[in-house]
Amino acid sequence: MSQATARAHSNIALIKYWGKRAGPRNLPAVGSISVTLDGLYTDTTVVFDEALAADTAELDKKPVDTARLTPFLDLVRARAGIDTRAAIVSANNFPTGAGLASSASGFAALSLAATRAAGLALSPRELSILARQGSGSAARSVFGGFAEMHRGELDDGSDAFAESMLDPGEWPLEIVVAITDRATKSVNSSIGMSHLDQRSDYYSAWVAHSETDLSAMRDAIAARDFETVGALTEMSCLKLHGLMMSTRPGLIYWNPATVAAMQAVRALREAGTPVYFTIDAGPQVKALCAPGHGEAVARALARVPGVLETRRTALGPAASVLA
Ligand code: 2P0
Repeated sequence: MSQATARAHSNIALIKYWGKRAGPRNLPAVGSISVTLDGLYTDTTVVFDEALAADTAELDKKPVDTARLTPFLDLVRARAGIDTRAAIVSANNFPTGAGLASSASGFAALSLAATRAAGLALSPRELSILARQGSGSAARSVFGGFAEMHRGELDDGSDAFAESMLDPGEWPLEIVVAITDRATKSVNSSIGMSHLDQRSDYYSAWVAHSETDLSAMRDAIAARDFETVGALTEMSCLKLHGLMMSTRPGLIYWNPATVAAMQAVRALREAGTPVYFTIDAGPQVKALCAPGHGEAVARALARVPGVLETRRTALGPAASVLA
């Protein structure tokens, strides 16, 4: 029996990933740029145990289906030259599957815990490539601070990995998450973004413009230009949701409180607070705040009708082994 425990933090994309390249291995059609969040994380323990006849998994003390997990563990087993089954025990410190990037922190933590438990010591890049095969956004949660995911060109996925852009302390932005619904979302991301080339007339434009958006964001981050980072972040979010709404069938992840929170962010900005919004495949609004402005933004968003809870967080660290 061998085991390891790892922690990985959730992340939110400022320039969004949506859509896959053809072929196996979960290859993204576009690159993305994200920030890792200190306050939202997953802790995962993996135990390889000769006594197990099949993999088992639990999340937040409830059993979960291993249909997506066993093929992922098979990648680790093949690499380590073992065929022992594993028990996975995982816990999120935030609501699961509600657009708070639980698959990002979940597969990053699982990648690190499973490889260590199997006796492997992967480099961060190798870990990112492995995590991507569990969930595209998980490749970014291997890193702290600001991270960029490369779409890559190769069919084997060896150039589709994330890497660090800035450590959290290099530009300590704050994030406020406004939770408007705690339920699990109705359309998961992998299904929502499958076959987009046939399902949305806007998809080719999304892919064609992605490199321009990534390049502008790289420059704005390098210059610590908060207004440009924020404007690009809102643009990428709204473009993503336009693409989602244009998909057959149309995906609408927002509720009335989502829209109210977006408008509240813009009203704060008009009144002089440096803050911009972004939203993923769910109804929660994430406010990107210049250093020192998180508390005021959290207070304002908590007053928006329909906002159930706010969480304020700093940028977080890379995934790490706890035990
Ligand atoms: C992102 N999202 O860049 C985008 C924006 C949600 C909206 O990556 O199919 O769970 O597992 O690779 O990573 C969510 O999609 O999708 C996501 P898979 P994933 O954060």
